[in-house]
Amino acid sequence: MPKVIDDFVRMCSDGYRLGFNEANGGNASYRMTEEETDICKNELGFDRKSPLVKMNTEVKALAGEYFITTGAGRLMRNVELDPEGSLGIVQIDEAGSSYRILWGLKDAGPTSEFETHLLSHCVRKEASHGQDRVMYHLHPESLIAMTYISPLEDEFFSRAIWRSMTEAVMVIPEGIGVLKWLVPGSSDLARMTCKKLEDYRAVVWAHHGLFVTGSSFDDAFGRAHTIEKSASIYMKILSSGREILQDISDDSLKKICDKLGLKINEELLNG
Ligand code: 2HA
Ligand code: ZN
Repeated sequence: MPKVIDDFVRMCSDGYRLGFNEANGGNASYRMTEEETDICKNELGFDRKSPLVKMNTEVKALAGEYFITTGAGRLMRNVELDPEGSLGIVQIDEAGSSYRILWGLKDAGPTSEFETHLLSHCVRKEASHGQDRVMYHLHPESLIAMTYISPLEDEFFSRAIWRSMTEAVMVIPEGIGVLKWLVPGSSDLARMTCKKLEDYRAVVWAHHGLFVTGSSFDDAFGRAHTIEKSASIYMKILSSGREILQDISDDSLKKICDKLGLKINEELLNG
């Protein structure tokens, strides 16, 4: 398999093994580079006769682009056993209103959250000046647990995650967006996720999961992994029932960012 497919498969397998993607939970997509598209075209062969599928969404900013996507109803656990049956490469047409499956996705369409993924790619492509290519949705347990006992506010989640583990602010210095519960796969979920992605690279879906983006599989997966680890430490602290004697101060968070040349989102910090 071409390296980009192997890297995509590895993210799916890691997500399953870390408990982020049970059963058919979660989905992922990747906006391919021209070089990767050429390699896949040569090595896998693209079926250009497959029919154009009209979408409910228009994504002009992605016209002509190629994506790797997980399939609807496919299990992350099975991706490594059968990449061609679980994943696919699709191309968006020149109008940005239809797609065509060029490889894989045997007897399946793209993920049920495909609309959310494509609209998110539009937002992040612009916001990151073309850098962000990965969208990954997962069901991480500690973060989901947090959404039952925490105010569903960007400020609360960002600060709780930043303060529970030193590494966290390094992967999301801009903070985390938080959404109330919305119907999975709905246009409302897509629209509101995109609004948050204008400012954030990680969006919490209350009682459901997390949606992250990044420039590479390592970047996006690492962001999700770090947020969930910090959330699990936060929940362990709360579950201990003990008084918190000390934690990472706002001043310390700023110092971490200063040292790395990162800009912390000061609007989320209490003075
Ligand atoms: O089943 O996780 O949000 C895939 C999902 C939908
Ligand atoms: Zn989900």
